[in-house]
Amino acid sequence: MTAASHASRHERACKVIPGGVNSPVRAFQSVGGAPVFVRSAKGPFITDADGKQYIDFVCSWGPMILGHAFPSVIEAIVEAAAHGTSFGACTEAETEMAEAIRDCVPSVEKVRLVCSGTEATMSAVRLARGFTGREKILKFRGCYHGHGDSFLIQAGSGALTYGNPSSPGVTRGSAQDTLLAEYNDLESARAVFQANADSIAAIIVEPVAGNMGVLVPEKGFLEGLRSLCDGKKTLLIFDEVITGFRLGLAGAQGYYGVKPDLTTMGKIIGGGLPLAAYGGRADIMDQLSPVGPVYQAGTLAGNPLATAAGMAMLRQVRKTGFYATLNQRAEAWEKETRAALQGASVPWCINRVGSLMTIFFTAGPVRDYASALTSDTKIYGRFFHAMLDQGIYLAPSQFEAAFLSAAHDDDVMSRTAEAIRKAAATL
Ligand code: KE4
Repeated sequence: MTAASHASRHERACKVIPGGVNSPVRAFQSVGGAPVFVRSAKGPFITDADGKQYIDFVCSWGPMILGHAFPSVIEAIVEAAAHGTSFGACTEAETEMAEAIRDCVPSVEKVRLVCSGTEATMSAVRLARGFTGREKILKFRGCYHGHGDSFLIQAGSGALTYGNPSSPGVTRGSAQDTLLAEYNDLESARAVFQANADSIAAIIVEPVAGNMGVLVPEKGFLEGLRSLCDGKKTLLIFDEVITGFRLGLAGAQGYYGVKPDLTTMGKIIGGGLPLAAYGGRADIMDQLSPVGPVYQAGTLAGNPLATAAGMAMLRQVRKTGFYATLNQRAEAWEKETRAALQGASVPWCINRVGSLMTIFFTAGPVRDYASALTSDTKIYGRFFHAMLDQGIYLAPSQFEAAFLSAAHDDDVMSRTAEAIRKAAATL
């Protein structure tokens, strides 16, 4: 009944929205079946349009680190909405948000608020090009930095899921300015860097890759990228749209102790509303209009509802012990998952950093784009549906992260472990 009603909802949506979705990964195409239409969410749960409840490990792809509909976040949005929804003018809330990000993120002296992670990464790259007067960027195969033209070259996430890592519509001009290296392969980055030393504006990297599934940076990789840029004009950009305020208040740069020149953030800082940011050294950021010549703008940038939601979110995650508790629960999550998968007759491996985790259906280790691609996406699809049937909502793609929230309590985690045990036995 449920699947049929989601299929009819999807059929109706496809008549007016390409693929019936406003973001490809939601379409379930790589795992099969009709996408679940969600009507509400609370804590660790989402409830679909038929009233079926699921334990949610997508968490809106990261923002819902407190769990869904966290009371003080909702109250902040309602309170802000009563005073108007958008002014297109300065607000003190934007300053408070910028100060909070500056106070938490080591590389950030100044920050610009935008509406999406894609906007943040596109703007950060334009700023790096404007600041250095150079045109090329170096990215890593399988990393995803949003759908900006410069990034859709061997990209991850939905681009990898749907096998179009390099998208039609991206001009040769854009593509030729994007150089590629292998994640966790410092020598490949060094070789590309040295061959193009005086034309690279920036290296952009997900410090923990979350869009090939979770890939952990090996010792020396991030440090090596930092030293490649040191003393040169090339800037190091950490795309912390996933890891920012996920791995801790200082994100991956705090977790690994490597300081980029620019950082992009999103997801968590908007509290579930459209807010993202890019920031870094003041001498770089002050190249932005209206101070400097590099242009970037946005009607809804720093929107009062989004900054209210974001500040309510940050007030919670800045509480002492928040990340320690979340990361302890995540450790238990991995341990219980490993135990529950013992019954599987197929190869699998797990990568986890903090409260980000991926089960890969390959023997592993999964340390780069090529090894991620050895995952059996058909087995993942079977696992996904075996879990969905038991009321557990995982990412509808092998090449995504699972996200834990502070609302995922012991009861929810033991139900999940039991569901994995049962699903593993069917693989
Ligand atoms: P958005 O434009 O989707 O807000 O952010 C783009 C982006 C930038 N950088 C990183 C590291 C990202 O992971 C993302 C977006 N993440 C995907 C999930 N892997 C968003 C989900 C989707 O595309 O629907």
